[in-house]
Amino acid sequence: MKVTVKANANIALTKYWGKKDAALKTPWNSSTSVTLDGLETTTTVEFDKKYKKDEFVLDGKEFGPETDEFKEVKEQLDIIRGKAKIKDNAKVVSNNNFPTAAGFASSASGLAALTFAASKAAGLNLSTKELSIISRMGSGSASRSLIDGFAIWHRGSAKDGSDSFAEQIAPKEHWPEFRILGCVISKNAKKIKSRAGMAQSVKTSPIFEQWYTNAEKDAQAMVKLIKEKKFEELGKLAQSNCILMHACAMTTQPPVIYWAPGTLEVMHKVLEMQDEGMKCYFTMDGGPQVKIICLASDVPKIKAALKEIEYVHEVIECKPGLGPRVVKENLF
Ligand code: 2P0
Repeated sequence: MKVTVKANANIALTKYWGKKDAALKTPWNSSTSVTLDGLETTTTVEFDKKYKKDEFVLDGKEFGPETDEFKEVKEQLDIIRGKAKIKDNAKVVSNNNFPTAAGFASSASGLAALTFAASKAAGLNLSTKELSIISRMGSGSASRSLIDGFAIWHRGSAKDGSDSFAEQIAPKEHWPEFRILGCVISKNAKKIKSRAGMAQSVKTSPIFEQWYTNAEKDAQAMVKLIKEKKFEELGKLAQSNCILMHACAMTTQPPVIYWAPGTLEVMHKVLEMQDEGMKCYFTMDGGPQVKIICLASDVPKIKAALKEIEYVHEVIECKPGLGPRVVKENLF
C-alpha cells in the first residue's frame, strides 16, 4: 500500500538542548512548541517486494546508502518493519515546501511525516503517543510535530523511553491570533548541527545542569501560560529560555555560537519595540535566524520595523498549524 502524509515543522517555545540517552533520544528536560502552518513536508512511502533495496528521494535528489540522510530514513523504516513484522524494502519520496534557508528545522516535519506514512503503509494503526515516541527516535524535535497546535514533549523517566513523548496542550483553534515571524538573516551561515552541538554542551558546558533544571521549570510554566493565553508572560518566558539555551551552547567547548551580526540587530530591535510597549519577543534555534513571537494585530507594525534592517532578507509569517494527516495525492 502506498501512503502519503503531510506534516508541519514546529518551533520550540521552551527548548530541548541535550540528550540524556543518545540512542533513545530522550532529553534532559521537557520542551514546548507550536506546530507551524504552511511549513510542510510531504512524504510517500510504499513497502513492496519489488524494491531490491530501500530507496530515498528528497526534494528530487536520490540519497544513496552511504549518506546520513539515507541512514536516518532506514533506521525509522527498520523500527516500523520490526513493529509490523514485515521484511519488504521501501521506496520513500519526500518534498519540503520550505522557503530556502527559512531557518525552520525540516528534520522535525520530515521525521514526523516519514514515521506516520511508513506506519500506515505497513498496515499499522498506531496512537499519536506511539508515533511521537518513534518520531523522537529519529529526531527529538520531531516528537512535537505529531501534535496539532501547542505541544509539550515530556522528558519522561522510564529506562526504555516509553514515557518520553509529545502531547497536546491546546489545539490550533485555541489561539488563532498567535503568530511566529521567521526572519531570514543569512542563507549560508556555517552551521554546527544541533545534534553535534548539544552533545558537546552536555559534556562540556559548565552551566549545563543549570540550563536543563531551569528549562524543565520553564516547560511546565509554559503549559499553564498557553492554556491561560497569557501572551506577555509567554513571550518573556520563551525569550529568557532561548537566551539560556544559547548561553549553554556558547559556553560549550568548542563554542557553539549560532548568532550572526543580523541576529543581534533583530534582537535589539525587538527589545526596542518592547520598550515602546509592543508585545513581541524573540527566539532562535540552531542557526542565525530570529523568530519573533507576536499576535496578528501587531504583525504590520513589526514587519515595517524589520524593513529597516538590511540583514533581514525575508520574513515568513506562520500561524499555529495542524498535526500530520494522510492526503490522497501520492508523490510517485
Ligand atoms: C528545539 N532544537 O527544541 C531545539 C532548540 C534546536 C534548538 O530540537 O539530534 O534536530 O535529531 O534530536 O531535534 C534541533 O535538534 O536534534 C532542536 P536531534 P533536533 O527545537
